[in-house]
Amino acid sequence: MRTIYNELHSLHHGKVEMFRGELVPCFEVPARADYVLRELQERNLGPIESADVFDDAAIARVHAPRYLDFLANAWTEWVALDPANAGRDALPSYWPIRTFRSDVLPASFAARMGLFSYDAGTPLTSGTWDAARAGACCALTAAARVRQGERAAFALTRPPGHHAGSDFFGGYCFLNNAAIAAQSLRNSGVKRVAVLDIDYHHGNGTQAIFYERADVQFTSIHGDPHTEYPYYLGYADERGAGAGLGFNRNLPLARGTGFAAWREALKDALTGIAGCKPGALVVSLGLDTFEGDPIAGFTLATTDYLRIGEDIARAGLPTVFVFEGGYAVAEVGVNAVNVLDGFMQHAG
Ligand code: OKP
Ligand code: ZN
Repeated sequence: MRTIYNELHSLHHGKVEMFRGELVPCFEVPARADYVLRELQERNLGPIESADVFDDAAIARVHAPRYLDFLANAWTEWVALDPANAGRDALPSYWPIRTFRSDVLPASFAARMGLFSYDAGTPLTSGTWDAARAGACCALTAAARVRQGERAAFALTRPPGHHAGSDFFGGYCFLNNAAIAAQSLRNSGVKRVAVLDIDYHHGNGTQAIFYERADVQFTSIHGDPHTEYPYYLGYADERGAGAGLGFNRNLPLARGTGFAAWREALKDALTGIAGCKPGALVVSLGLDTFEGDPIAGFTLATTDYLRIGEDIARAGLPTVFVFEGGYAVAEVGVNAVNVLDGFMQHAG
C-alpha cells in the first residue's frame, strides 16, 4: 500500500493542554507519526511519497471561509498581542455557549479562539496551520491515488482531523482530513462515499459535516459518550437529518470493551456500509483502542489490528486510510501498520 507522508507534521508541536485544572504535556506529539513511518519502512509496506500541492479550494468545500481565515492568521495575531507569546501555545478560555451569539466575529483574538473551538485541550502553535494544511493535502493526495486506480492508500499525517467541524477545532484536530478526502472523492465522481471511523473517540466533526447528506455515509465505533470524550455527540440515536436521515450510524461501546465485542460492532458497521453501496471508503484510523493507550478505555491487543485490516479489506472497496489518534506512542507504529498489513494480505 502506498503511503502519503506529511513531512511538515512536526511543525505542529503543542507543549501543553488543559487537563483537570492543570496544564499537562500534550499527548498528541510528533513522535507518533515518526513511529508509524519507521514501522512502514522496516516492514516494507510500500512506496512512501510526499503530498501533491493543492490550492485551498478542496479544503474550502469542507471548512467555512471565516474559520480558514482565522486559522491561517491565528499565530501572527497571538504573537502580536505580546511578543512573549512566541514561546507559549495559544489556548482558548471563553466559549459562546447557548444564548450567546456566534454570527458576530469579535475583534478580540481570545474571543475568536473560543468562537472557533470547543475545548481547552487543543493548543494552537506556530506551525499548526502549515502542518494542518499540508495534512489536508496529504489526505487529498491519498484520495487521488485511489481514484487513479490503487486499491488503497494511507495518509500519514498529524495533527488528526476527525473532531474538527466545518468551523471549529478541538480534540487535537484543526482540519478534518477524512472529510476533506471523502468530499474530494465525491467531487472526482464517486457517487456515494462511506466514512468508517474506528478511533476510540467519536468523530463528531465528521458526523456534523455530513449529517444532512445522503451522499456521504458516516459510521463510527467509539467509547460511549455518556462517559467518554467528546461527551456531547456520538449517541446511537443520531441517525442523520433531512436528506441525510439514515446515513449516520453510531455504535458506542462501554469503556472496557475488548476485541470480541469490538469486532462484532465492526461487522455490524461493515454490513451497514455495504447496504449503502458506496463507491469508496475512507477510514479514520485511530489506534487509541489499544489496551495500553493512556487516554482511552478499550482493550485491543497489537495482533487484533491485523484482523481489523482483514475485515476492512473484505468490504472490497477502494479505501483511503487517514491517520487519527493513538497515544501509546511506542506501540502506535506497529498497531497502525498491522491494520494496513492485514488489509493488504486480504485485499485480493
Ligand atoms: C483525539 B482523537 C486527555 C483528555 C482527552 C481530548 C481527547 C482527544 C482525542 N487529557 N482530551 O480522537 O484521538
Ligand atoms: Zn481518539
